[in-house]
Amino acid sequence: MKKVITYGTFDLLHQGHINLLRRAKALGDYLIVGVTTEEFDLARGKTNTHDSTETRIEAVRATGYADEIILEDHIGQKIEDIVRFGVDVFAIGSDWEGHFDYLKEYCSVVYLPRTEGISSTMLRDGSVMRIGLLGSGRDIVEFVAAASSNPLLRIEAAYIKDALRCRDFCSEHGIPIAASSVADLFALCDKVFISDSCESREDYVREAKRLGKSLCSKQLLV
Ligand code: C2G
Repeated sequence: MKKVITYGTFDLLHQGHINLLRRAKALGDYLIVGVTTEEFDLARGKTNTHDSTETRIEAVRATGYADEIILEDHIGQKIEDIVRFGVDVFAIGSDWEGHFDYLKEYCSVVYLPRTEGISSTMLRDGSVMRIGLLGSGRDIVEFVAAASSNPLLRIEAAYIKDALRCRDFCSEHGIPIAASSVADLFALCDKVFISDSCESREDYVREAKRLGKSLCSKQLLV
């Protein structure tokens, strides 16, 4: 079995991270993802991380690409992990080109293309808003069609109770993540669009409020 490992903060998980995880997974059979702890990020100078470690782990899990998620909390851990897990490939985005060549002594090192035009910084600035969809009513389809022409909105994920329908709906509409639970969906987005026809609409609205996620309406698009 070919084991691949990658690391990151994965703050406000977005399409760039998802592409990276998909490509890393495709390099082998088993993908280990090291998510940095808040303390480790602070120690390495990343002081503006928005999401908690738990939220970032949940977001990585929701992509479905990670076979195992570990925490990265100290310098020098990469070599320890590669040896401990018997890793064959270390993969990371091309913004790190050359930086991890020292790991070539332990496994192969692959720099994967970075996705242009999206970053956690842009999301933190509030210049792009991540939308999650709940339900599959006609109003959702209309919303997706209108939102896709607005560059400041990104439909990040959808959740429909029937997992198979959810996957079909996402692939039909080009939505990156079919969330496996309502909690996963909320972890992945800033705002939620809840279909009028959702059976559990009231519960979802209450849950969104509890988690401090705002709801968006069709008016957001005009
Ligand atoms: N990434 C990408 N495209 C983007 C943004 C990020 O391909 N538009 C990739 C990065 O290159 C990295 C991964 O997504 O491989 C995670 O990015 P970050 O969350 O920014 O994590 P980073 O600070 O790069 O930490 O020990 C931690 C690692 O060294 C990497």
